[in-house]
Amino acid sequence: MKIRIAPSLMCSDFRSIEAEVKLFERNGLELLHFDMMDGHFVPNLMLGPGLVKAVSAMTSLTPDIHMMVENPEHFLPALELAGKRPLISVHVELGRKVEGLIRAIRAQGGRPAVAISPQTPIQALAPLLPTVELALVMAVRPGHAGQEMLPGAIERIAELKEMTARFGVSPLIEVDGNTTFENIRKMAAAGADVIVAGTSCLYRKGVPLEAALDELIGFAASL
Ligand code: S6P
Ligand code: MG
Repeated sequence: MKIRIAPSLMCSDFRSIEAEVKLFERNGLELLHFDMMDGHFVPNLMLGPGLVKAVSAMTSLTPDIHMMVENPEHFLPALELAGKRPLISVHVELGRKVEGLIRAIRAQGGRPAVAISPQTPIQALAPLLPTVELALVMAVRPGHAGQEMLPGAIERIAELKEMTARFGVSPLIEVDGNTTFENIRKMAAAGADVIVAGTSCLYRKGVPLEAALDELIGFAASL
C-alpha cells in the first residue's frame, strides 16, 4: 500500500518555510497542505491567498488547498496558481453552491475536491463524488491542530471507500486530523490514500523536522 503524505503548512515554523518545503521535495513528497480559514466557517484565521500563492511559487510540490471559508468564490480567482494544477477542497457543508464551486475550480485549471466535517453524514458526498479528484475526510473538527481523533472517523473512511467502489469512481481519499502513526495504520487500512501530516506525526514537539520526516516516510513505506 502506498500512502501519500501531505505536510500541513499551518503547523510549520513560519520562519523557515522555504527550507522546510525544500526538505519535503528532496524526500520525494508530492503534496503540500494549506489550511485557509476565515474566522466564520471555523473559529480561527489562517493562511490567506497571498501566502498560499507565495509558498506555492517557491516549490514544485502540488498545493493541496483546504478551504475552510464560508465564501470560497471570493478567493478562488487568487488561487489560479499558473501551471500548478492545485487540488482545492471546498466543504460539502456549504450546501447548494458546492457544485458551482467545483465547476469554477475546474474551469480555472485546478483539481476540484470536496471536504467533509465530522458531523455530516458521509452520504452527503454521494452526488459530488463523480465530479471531484479527491475527498477529504476530517477526523477532527476543522479549525485547529492538535486535537484528538473523533469516534467513528475510521468507520467514515471505510464508508466512503465502499461508496466510491459502488459508484465506480476513484477520487483520492485524504484524511486530516490527529494522524498519529497508530491512527495512520487504521486510516490506511480503511481506505485512505493521503494523510495530512500535522503535529501528530511530523511537527512533533522536541523532534527535529528532518528526523520526524524520516521516521514518517519509513513508517508509511511499511504499510
Ligand atoms: C485543521 C486543519 C488541519 C490541521 C492538521 C493538524 O482544521 O484542517 O489540516 O492543520 O490536522 O494536524 P494534527 O496532527 O495536529 O491534528
Ligand atoms: Mg486541513
